[in-house]
Amino acid sequence: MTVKLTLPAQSKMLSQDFIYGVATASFQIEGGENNRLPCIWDTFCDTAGKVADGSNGLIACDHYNLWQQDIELIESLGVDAYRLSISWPRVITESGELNQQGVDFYLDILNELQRRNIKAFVTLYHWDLPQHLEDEGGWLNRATAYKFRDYADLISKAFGDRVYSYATLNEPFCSAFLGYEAGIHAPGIVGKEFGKKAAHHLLLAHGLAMQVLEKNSPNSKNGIVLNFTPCYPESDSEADIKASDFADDYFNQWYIKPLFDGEYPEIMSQLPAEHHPEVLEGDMEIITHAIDFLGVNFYTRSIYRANSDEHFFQIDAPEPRTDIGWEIYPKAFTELLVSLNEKYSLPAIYITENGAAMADKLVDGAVNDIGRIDYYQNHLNAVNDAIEQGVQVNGYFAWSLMDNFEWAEGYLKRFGIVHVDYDTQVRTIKASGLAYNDLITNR
Ligand code: IFM
Repeated sequence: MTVKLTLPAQSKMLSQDFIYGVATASFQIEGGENNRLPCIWDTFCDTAGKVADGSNGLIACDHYNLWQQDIELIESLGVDAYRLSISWPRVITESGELNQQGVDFYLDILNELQRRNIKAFVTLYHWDLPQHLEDEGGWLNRATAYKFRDYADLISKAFGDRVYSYATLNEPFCSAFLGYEAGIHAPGIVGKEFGKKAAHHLLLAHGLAMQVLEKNSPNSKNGIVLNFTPCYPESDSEADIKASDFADDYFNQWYIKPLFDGEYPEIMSQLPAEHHPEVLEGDMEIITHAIDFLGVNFYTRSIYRANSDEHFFQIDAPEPRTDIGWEIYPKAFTELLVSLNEKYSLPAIYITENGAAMADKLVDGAVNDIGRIDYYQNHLNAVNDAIEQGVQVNGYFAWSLMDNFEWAEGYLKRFGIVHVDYDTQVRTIKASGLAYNDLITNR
């Protein structure tokens, strides 16, 4: 167990050019629901039994009102960058125009970040689809991809040169699979025939948005953020390896291969035709639009065994696990980065999320989250190992700046390096936040 975060003296991650940041997402922290349109997560939260503690995002961390003190907090952590997402339903009206009040909220934040010399990494879509678009079919409707392009166009013009980096989407796997196939995220649609269709429209939306970002914001680094949960076989048996490879294609490669190779994984031929996305001529050309960076989110791995009914069966995560039940297995992080680098012709990578949910206790005004520090130490080492093996990683963002609304888990799981008391909205930097600050400021 460590209480400080360290890296080898010659590590590239100790150079001043390596960007360290903290990340959040609009719905998870903002609140301020009176000033925006409803989104699919509002509806999901209002549906009984969907969110573990029955909570919602109406207040969350009240960042809508407390953003100034939150930016001071970010600066006090010594980070180079802040990754935030824009709430689409806050900045675009139902008729598709800019909502100036919502735009001004973000302009104030971006101006303040610029004044404090903190780079803004802006994600355009972190899951809060306007509800009126879901009512028209959401990501199952191809038209949503074009609505996203229009939103990206308007907002990137409004933001001017204030943004260091744009990510079109955060984790399209979660939007598509969890939202439209497993149904455990908003909008809660269940059915194997939906996931890949939603995924295709999300990737199309990404490509269309890249076109307008390139035009409106040629100087920012524009790309996408994907999450990866590397798949491992339970044994060396051919059958388990096959099962794990299938799962990898289904959950991971499905979202990256089209970006770089212009095609979906070959397992498509093994999926029933009614599960296939409708790929129109020219779609893959749009989707393969060059990106300046790939954002990689990593938390854990999964283990699979062969199964006679399905293509794979996921076994329970072994120990050690974080408070959300995810195995702590940093080696998979290095192996993931190295393998992506071998498989694809990648641009620079930013680790746009990495972190751990822990059952934190606030005792005498402090959170001694030693387990989280240990998680960060091992995962920073894992990134460093990948860099040493030739992977170009230019930055690392801790998930998350502060405890927040953890989707289907509500407020029960804490990922922050800053503790939030949801009754008083008091923020307390945890030991992990202090250790992160120490690592960054002593580079
Ligand atoms: O909280 C989420 C975040 O919104 C997206 N990536 C994973 C995090 C932890 O579950």
